[in-house]
Amino acid sequence: MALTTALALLASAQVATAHFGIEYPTWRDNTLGSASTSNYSQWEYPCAGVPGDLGNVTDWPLDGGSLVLDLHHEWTYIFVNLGLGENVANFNYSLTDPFLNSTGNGTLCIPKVTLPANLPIQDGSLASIQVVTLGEKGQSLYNCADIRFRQNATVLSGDACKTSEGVSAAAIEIGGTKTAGSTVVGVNVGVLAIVAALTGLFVFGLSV
Ligand SMILES: *[C@@H]1O[C@H](CO)[C@@H](O)[C@H](O)[C@H]1NC(C)=O
Ligand SMILES: *[C@@H]1O[C@H](CO)[C@@H](O)[C@H](O)[C@H]1NC(C)=O
Ligand SMILES: *[C@@H]1O[C@H](CO)[C@@H](O)[C@H](O)[C@H]1NC(C)=O
Ligand SMILES: *[C@@H]1O[C@H](CO)[C@@H](O)[C@H](O)[C@H]1NC(C)=O
Ligand SMILES: *[C@@H]1O[C@H](CO)[C@@H](O)[C@H](O)[C@H]1NC(C)=O
Ligand SMILES: *[C@@H]1O[C@H](CO)[C@@H](O)[C@H](O)[C@H]1NC(C)=O
Ligand SMILES: [Cu+2]
Repeated sequence: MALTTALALLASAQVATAHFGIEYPTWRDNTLGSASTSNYSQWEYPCAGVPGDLGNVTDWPLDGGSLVLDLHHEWTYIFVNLGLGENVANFNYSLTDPFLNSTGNGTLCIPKVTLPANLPIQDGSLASIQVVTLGEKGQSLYNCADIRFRQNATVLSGDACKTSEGVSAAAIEIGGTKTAGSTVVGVNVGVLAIVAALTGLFVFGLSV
């Protein structure tokens, strides 16, 4: 069989079987196909059709918290958006600028997702995070997790924030005709704060 046919078969098998999960903060509900809640579709915007009032709300630091994803595709683009308020459906703050290109099948932990400056939140503010993964042709999958901003909440550390071997994420900066990727989360830098890594990337970006 021709290589291109094999690749096409592999790609369609992936689309049919994989999808992704949010491990932390706790997602609104399990939207993966085998679950009893299999009427949800990750293709559906927003939040795979899962309502925002199911009750699991995770405390998250006021200056941004950890995000742990369970990825099943060979690679995917990742966007993370935030909506402020209770049971929101409007995710109009981007938490990934630049967005990420993640490679590998397994767990990806982003130790600390940074928040936009001057976000109108305080201790106790409710919000929701929507993670969007995007394939090469723009096909998108959605999942959401509900959070409460808390002064006393902390980011994950140690074993709670582990990226699987073979999984990594690169920040994608698109400027003019040039697309540059740089690994920011990987096996060797799994505990590195993404904020620090992205700062490094910006420095790199300015110097070229
Ligand atoms: C929500 O929390 C309950 C109680 O802790 C737990 O049993 C349930 O599995 C959680 N839901 C999800 C989707 O993790
Ligand atoms: C899924 O939808 C079908 C048809 O609407 C319904 O009969 C079934 O009970 C639903 N399953 C769940 C787990 O909600
Ligand atoms: C990802 O890994 C799981 C378990 O290790 C495996 O079942 C699945 O086929 C893999 N998917 C891809 C796209 O490699
Ligand atoms: C986001 O939407 C909310 C209302 O849903 C609005 O109050 C807020 O100003 C919007 N923020 C941005 C940055 O668009
Ligand atoms: C994203 O990663 C995949 C696999 O590693 C690669 O084929 C693709 O070109 C990357 N995209 C960009 C914009 O760098
Ligand atoms: C943080 O504060 C809230 C509200 O005061 C409390 O309910 C919660 O248990 C505290 N969490 C931790 C980790 O101390
Ligand atoms: Cu999939």
